[in-house]
Amino acid sequence: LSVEERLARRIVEGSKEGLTDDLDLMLAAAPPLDIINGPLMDGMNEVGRLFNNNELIVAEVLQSAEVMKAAVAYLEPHMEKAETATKGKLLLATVKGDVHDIGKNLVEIILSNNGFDVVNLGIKVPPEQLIQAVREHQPDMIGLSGLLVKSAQQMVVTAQDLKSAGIDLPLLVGGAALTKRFTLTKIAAEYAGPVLYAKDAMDGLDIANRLVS
Ligand code: B1M
Repeated sequence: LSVEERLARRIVEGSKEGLTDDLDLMLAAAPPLDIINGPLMDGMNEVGRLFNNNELIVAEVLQSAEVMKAAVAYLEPHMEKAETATKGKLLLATVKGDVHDIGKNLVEIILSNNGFDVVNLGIKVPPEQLIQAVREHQPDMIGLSGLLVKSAQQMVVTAQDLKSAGIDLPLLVGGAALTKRFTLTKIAAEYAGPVLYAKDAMDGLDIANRLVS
C-alpha cells in the first residue's frame, strides 16, 4: 500500500498504529492541508459510505473520528501561520442537535492560523446561546457548521432567531448536508445580514478574508 492508502485505511479501521510515522512521511512531500483534504478525507468519506451501508456501527465511526482528530492535531503545528495583526473575530458553533465537530474545528484551526480570533462555542449550540455569545464577544461574523440534513433546517431556524434578536452580522455556513442553493434560497431568505456558503475550511478562510478586507 502507498502511504496515502495506509493513512486512509487507518481512518477507516480506526487505528492509530503507525499513524504519526506515515504523517511524517507525507509531511516531507506535501503540506498538511493537502494531507487532510486528500487521504484523511478519503478515509472519512469511506467511513461515511460504509456507515450508510450498515457496514460500520456508530462506535466504529467514533473510533475513526478519534483517529482523524489525532491526525489533524499532529498536523496542526506544521501548518503555515500568518504573522498578522488580528483581522477580526469569528464566533463558531455546530448547530443545535448536531455533534459533528471535526470540520468545525478545522475551520477554527485554519482561521486562527490566519489572523482571526475564533471563539469556538462547541457542538449542539442552540440559537439562544449563540445570541448571548454575540452580545458577550462582539464578533465580526458568525460561523455555523452542521452535517445532518436536519442541521440545514436548524440553520434556517437559527438565522430567524438571530434576526429576531436584531443581529445581522455576516453568517458563514458550512457542512456536508448544505448546498450553496439551500444557503441562498432558504437561510439567506430568513436572515437580515449576508449569508455565505463555504464548501470547505479553506473556502471559509477566503470568505472571511473578503469580509474583513
Ligand atoms: Co455522523 N453522520 N452521525 N457521526 N458522520 C454523517 C454526517 C452521515 C452523512 C453518515 C452517513 O450516514 N453516511 C450521516 C448524516 C445523514 C444525514 O443527515 N443525511 C450521519 C449520521 C446519520 C449520524 C448519527 C445520526 C448516527 C446515529 O447516531 N445513528 C449521529 C448523529 C448524532 C448527532 O449529531 N445528533 C452521528 C454521529 C457521528 C459520530 C459521533 C460517530 C461521528 C462524529 C464525531 C465528531 O465529529 N466528533 C460521526 C462521523 C465521523 C460522521 C462522518 C462519517 C464523517 C464526518 C466528518 O468528520 N468528516 C459523516 C459522513 C461524511 O461526512 N462522509 C457522518 C470530516 C470533516 C473534516 O468534514 O465536517 O464535512 P466535514 O467538514 C468539511 C466541510 O463540510 C466544511 O469544511 C470541512 C472540510 O474542510 N465545513 C465547513 C464544515 N463545517 C463548516 C463550517 C464553515 C465552513 C466550512 O464555516 C463556518
